Amino acid sequence: MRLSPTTIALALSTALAAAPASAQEVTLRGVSSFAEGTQFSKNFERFVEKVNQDGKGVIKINYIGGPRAVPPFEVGNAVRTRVVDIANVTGAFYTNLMPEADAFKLLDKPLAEQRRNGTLEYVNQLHNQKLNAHYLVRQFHNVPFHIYLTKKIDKPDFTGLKIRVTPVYRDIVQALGGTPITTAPGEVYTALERGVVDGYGWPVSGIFDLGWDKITKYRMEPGFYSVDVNILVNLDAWKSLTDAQRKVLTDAAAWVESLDAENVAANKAEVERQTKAGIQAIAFSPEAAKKFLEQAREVAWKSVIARAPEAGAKLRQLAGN
Ligand code: 173
Repeated sequence: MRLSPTTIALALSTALAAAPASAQEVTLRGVSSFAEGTQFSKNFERFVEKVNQDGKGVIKINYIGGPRAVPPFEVGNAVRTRVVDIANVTGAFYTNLMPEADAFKLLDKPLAEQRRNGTLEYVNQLHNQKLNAHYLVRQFHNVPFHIYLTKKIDKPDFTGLKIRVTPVYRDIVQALGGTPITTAPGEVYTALERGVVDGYGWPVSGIFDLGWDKITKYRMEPGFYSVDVNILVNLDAWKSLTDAQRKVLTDAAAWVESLDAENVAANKAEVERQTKAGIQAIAFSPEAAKKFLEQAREVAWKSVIARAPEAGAKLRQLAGN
């Protein structure tokens, strides 16, 4: 692998940044895989603020920013190699390093239950082993995904349609006859505008952030899967912290997890805002909707288990779905 000057500069300044400024204070370099100030960066940004406030003199996060700093699909690797110390990133963006990450969208039990039954600990172990990372917290588990379209359909059939995907939606789009086209979120607008795609996968919230509402006509119901946006800490960085420094991060993580309670109202408000913006819901019969949800779940588990047989089976057993 050839390292670009930027990569080397980043790595060097990380080494410096992670070194204690004084015996007490450490600075972690942080990035988000979503654009600054947008829906899936917001709570991470609140987390950074809290750490910097509560951790004064103990630990600090230097928030570099969103995809302009590190491209979304490279954030997982940046954590693994400690180009960054801490990151806000969804599992779908690092399935190349960890195919099991594609299963997080299927872990939809309440987080308290996932903690009790060992799911979160197992997910942490997978991150330790495969991503050289500590799994600090999961956010947005109570937010579903949808397929948004510029063309009307009258049944769950994407034949002839090109749909923008990430690994989250790839298998179900393909199973319904569509052509999946993978892009980072930053390329969705242009792909839609140029007619390169006829629709895209995205959570129920966040489509206004980058102006997609202007070229979106329909939202397919029902919502499916469960969003995961994770805060990961490079494992060497994590291990180098003192108990007091870890406590600041862990306490802020528990707080950010509690912010998920806001999503219930936010999801509802977002649907209303979409309706006001002229985006129509496409709903199928209850039987067709049920069949779609079952199919979405089955194709996703099948795909995960094919790529990661042991961990995939274990995750499915923990998910109980
Ligand atoms: O569509 C996406 O880019 C994606 O996979 C995702 C995952 C979690 C939150 C938002 C988007």
